[in-house]
Amino acid sequence: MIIKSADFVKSATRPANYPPGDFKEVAFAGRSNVGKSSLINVLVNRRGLVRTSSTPGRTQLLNFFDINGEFYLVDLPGYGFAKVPLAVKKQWGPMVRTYLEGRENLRALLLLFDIRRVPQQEEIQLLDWLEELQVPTIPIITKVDKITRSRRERQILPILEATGLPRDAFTLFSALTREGRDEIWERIDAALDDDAQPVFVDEDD
Ligand SMILES: Nc1nc2c(ncn2[C@@H]2O[C@H](COP(=O)(O)OP(=O)(O)O)[C@@H](O)[C@H]2O)c(=O)[nH]1
Ligand SMILES: [Mg+2]
Repeated sequence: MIIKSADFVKSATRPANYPPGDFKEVAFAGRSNVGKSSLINVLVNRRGLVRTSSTPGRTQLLNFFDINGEFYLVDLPGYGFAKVPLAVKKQWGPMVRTYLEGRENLRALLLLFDIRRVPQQEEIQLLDWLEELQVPTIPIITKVDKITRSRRERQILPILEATGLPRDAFTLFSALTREGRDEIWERIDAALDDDAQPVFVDEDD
């Protein structure tokens, strides 16, 4: 993927405020601090397009970025940060669910897992929704530079176990070394290129 332009378009909390679904898009989801913003910045070669931080935003927003005037990348609100007020935490599920259900130009969701953490209920919830709504899922394991190569495969076993996904579903990524960047672009490209709509068979018909 050659990045000619990468521009912030807008933030939104609800469908009325999303940009028009005129481009295809892929979205990114994961726990606060998992490395979502860092991944997007590495993908588009822009250090500061998406703000990275160890402190979470208090407002939960979907952030839309226009890439090459051809497609959108969407940074979904993070979850799981202890210091976020309960009222804000409660918005996450409905906000993300509403987006996944209604966004017809969505082609895939990249779901990020920190190599050092065991997936929690939000990740499992997301995987359930993605399956139910038939959104293609691209699972990514982030921050792999934090673990020596020889320990990696053992380290990710709890992630495989909790998600029930096979090892080869996952791409390993490091924002520090950029390992995995090309493979992730290939997977995004494939998702954006795939014009075949899933065929739903209604068993009641
Ligand atoms: N070592 C290492 N640190 C990372 C990596 N990705 C993100 N970080 C750091 O983890 C923290 C959270 O990253 P950020 O991208 O803001 O996470 P987000 O909350 O998911 O958007 C920041 O301090 C990043 O510098 C990575 O691949 N390797
Ligand atoms: Mg972020």
